[in-house]
Amino acid sequence: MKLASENLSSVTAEQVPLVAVVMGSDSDLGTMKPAIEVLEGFGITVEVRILSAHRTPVEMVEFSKAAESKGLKVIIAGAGGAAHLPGMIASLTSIPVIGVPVQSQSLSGVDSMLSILQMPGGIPVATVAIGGGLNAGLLAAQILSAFDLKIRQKILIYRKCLHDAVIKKDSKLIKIGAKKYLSEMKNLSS
Ligand code: RP5
Repeated sequence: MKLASENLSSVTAEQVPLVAVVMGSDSDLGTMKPAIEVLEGFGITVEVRILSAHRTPVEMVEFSKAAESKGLKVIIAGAGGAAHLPGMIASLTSIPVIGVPVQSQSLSGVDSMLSILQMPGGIPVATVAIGGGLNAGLLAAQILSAFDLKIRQKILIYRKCLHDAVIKKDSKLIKIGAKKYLSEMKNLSS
């Protein structure tokens, strides 16, 4: 869903990255893109990195250890398969980590989800749905909004847009009926 940019233009963009969106491979970028876009839509500067827990472990450790002193407040980490990246990063920093299970080819992302979700007690990773980049971005913004009224204001606008879109669809459905609504939906997708 697009943000109503005219409603958001009054809010100054924060230049220092407050959120990092990291992923295990460039093949995860499509899944993470909605997180980057929604955060940037809220005017939040995002640091985006490819950091693999098994291919570039040293760089992952360096990034995680430096994250807090750089000013990062939330880290979103996406990975697929034996997805240890979010848990490893969470073990190296006290910044909240949101894990995004990337849909894998062999097990449709259930492997990624369980790897990220089933963190043993002590080192939490907040886990969104398989492929849930958008919700990860929104959750990161909501965490920041606890301390930033401008971001909170944008989240409320975003939610109002969601609400109004459904009200509009419901009115149309009542007006034209399910059969015509469905055929119009099919025409739009073809
Ligand atoms: C993980 O392995 C990545 O997070 C990615 O989801 C998966 C496959 O990586 P590629 O083989 O596409 O680089 O590390």
